[in-house]
Amino acid sequence: MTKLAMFATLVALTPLAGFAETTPGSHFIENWDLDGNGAVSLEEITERRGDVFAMFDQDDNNYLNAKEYVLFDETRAADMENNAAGHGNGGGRMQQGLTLEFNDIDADGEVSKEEFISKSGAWMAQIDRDGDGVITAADFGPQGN
Ligand SMILES: [Ca+2]
Ligand SMILES: [Ca+2]
Ligand SMILES: [Ca+2]
Repeated sequence: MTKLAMFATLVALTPLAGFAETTPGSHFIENWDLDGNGAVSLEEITERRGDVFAMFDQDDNNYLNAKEYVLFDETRAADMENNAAGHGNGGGRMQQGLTLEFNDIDADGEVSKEEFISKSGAWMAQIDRDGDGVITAADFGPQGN
């Protein structure tokens, strides 16, 4: 095998490897940093959670019920799979903050828009590992750096 052919094989086996090695959490920041300044603020989280809620509230009644949550859960799972590297180890924390269990404050089995929005701060606090009030690449990746 020539060097060039070997290189081509390697590239084929690791599609988009160059992109996957981006900063930990980059996929999260890409999705949630609305003004593109590299840091996700609470305002951005709150606004985006409103968008996400509306996207999955298929009957527009301002409640996400268990049935609507199935699609939401599936979409997040697929997103996790496609972007495992970009999530860094923040993926779990991020996923948890979007679940029905996390957001159903009054435990009636549905998540109202108010419940979902009012959990923005608690969710952010979980992801904001260094506690500086914004979510940046520093909040992802290996612990203790
Ligand atoms: Ca921002
Ligand atoms: Ca509820
Ligand atoms: Ca932070």
